[in-house]
Amino acid sequence: MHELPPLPYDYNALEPYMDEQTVRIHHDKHHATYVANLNKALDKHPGFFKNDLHKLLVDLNKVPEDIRNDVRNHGGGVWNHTFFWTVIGPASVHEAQVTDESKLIKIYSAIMKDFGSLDSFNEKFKAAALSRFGSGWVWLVKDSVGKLSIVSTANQDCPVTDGLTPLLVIDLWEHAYYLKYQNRRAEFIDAFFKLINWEQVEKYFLAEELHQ
Ligand code: MN3
Repeated sequence: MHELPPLPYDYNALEPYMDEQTVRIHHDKHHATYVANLNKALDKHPGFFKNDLHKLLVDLNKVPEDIRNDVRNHGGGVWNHTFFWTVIGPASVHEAQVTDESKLIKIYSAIMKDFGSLDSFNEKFKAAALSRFGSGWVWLVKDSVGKLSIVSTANQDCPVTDGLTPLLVIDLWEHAYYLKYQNRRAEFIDAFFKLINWEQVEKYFLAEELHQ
């Protein structure tokens, strides 16, 4: 059985940029529902419970056809949310990281190399997040040769299925921001930038393989 990982900080830790009520519903209801529905799908082929979720999504074409779409949607929903909570954190943590850039040399140099500057990365990431039509996610990913790029996925699709390594992600489903920001997606994206946990992003960048 897959289980809902606990939120790695308090429900109110992302205030004022992500409000407590949104975080609570997002984790305890939305994220939890993906876990429940993934388990329900795998109940039809219990042998697949032994595969970790990462492997299921990487080798999605090996998942039996009658549950493949459920694993893609609900398994993706679990993986993406679990990952999302790790790449953000309290604004104070973010603030301490960006005021001492010497600690994040490796991820910043990779961003400089592939995007020109941190500002240029931020602009491109924001533009991609604004233009994501409907529900989905915008990611910073690393490919097999270590090059960074920004990709956008619909619904709960996860870039690991395309052989990419996620480093950072923003959830652009309305449930991620509607209570506080309503239709003001741009404000939500600006707020997200104040919560990025760059140390964690750098860890993902340096890791040989990602597992969940
Ligand atoms: Mn969500």
